[in-house]
Amino acid sequence: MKLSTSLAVLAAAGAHAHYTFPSTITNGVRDPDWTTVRMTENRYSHGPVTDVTSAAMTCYELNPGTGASKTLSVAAGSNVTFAVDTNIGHPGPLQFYLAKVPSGKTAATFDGKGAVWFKIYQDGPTGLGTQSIKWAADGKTEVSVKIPTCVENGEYLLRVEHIGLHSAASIGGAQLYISCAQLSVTGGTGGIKVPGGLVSFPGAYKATDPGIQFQLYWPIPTSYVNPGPAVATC
Ligand SMILES: *[C@@H]1O[C@H](CO)[C@@H](O)[C@H](O)[C@H]1NC(C)=O
Ligand SMILES: [Cu+2]
Repeated sequence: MKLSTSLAVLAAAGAHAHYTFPSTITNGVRDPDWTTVRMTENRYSHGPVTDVTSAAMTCYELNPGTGASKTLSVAAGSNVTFAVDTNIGHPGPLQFYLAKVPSGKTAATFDGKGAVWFKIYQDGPTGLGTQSIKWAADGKTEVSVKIPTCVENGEYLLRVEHIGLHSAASIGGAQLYISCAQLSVTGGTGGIKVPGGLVSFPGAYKATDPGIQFQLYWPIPTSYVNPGPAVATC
C-alpha cells in the first residue's frame, strides 16, 4: 500500500463512526436503552475511552454508583446480546469480561472495582499479512457472547469492550468502547478456570500493550495480540 492510500484509509476509518452499547436484546426484543446496561459517559457523544488507566475503563459510567434499573436473568450456557448504536464502525477486536458480584452487593450496587474480572471472549483479525485484514465485529449492529456453562451462579457485571485500532499506532490512539450489563446467572456448574487470575479495570491494560498501541495499516501487520488475560475455560 502506498502512503497516500494508507492515509486515505485512515481518514475514512476515522470519520464519525463512534458507537455505544446501550442495551441488551432479550428473546429478540431490544430492552429500552440504559435499563439493563449502565448509562455510559458517551451516551450522546458516542466517543471512546482513550486512557486505559482511567476510571472510565471499568464500565465507562456516567454516574458511578447509580447502577441500571434492571438485572437480566440468564442461564449459564446461553448468549447475552448487546445492541450497538449504531454499529461497530471501527476495525478492531471485540472482548467480553465477567465480574462476580461480591457478597453484600448486588449487580446494581457493585462498582466493578478491584481484581474481579475474567475474560470470556475475544476475537482477532483474519487476513493478517495482507491488505484485507478483517475483524469479526466489523459493522455489526448487535454482538453476542455465550455465558460459560461452568460459571458459579449469582450476580455479575458483563463488560463488553470493542477496541478501535484505526489510530492506535500512537500511544493513546486506541479507542475503547465499553458498557456493562447487570446479570443474574442460574444453572452454572461452577469450576471455571481463570488463567493468570482475575484482573482489574483500570489495571489490566497498559498504553504500550501490543494490542493497544498497534499499527493497523503500514507496514502491514502480520500478528495481533489481544490485550488482557487469556480467555477463561471450563
Ligand atoms: C453466541 O455467542 C458466541 C460468542 O460467544 C457467538 O459465536 C455465537 O454466534 C452466538 N450465538 C448466537 C445465536 O448469537
Ligand atoms: Cu470513533
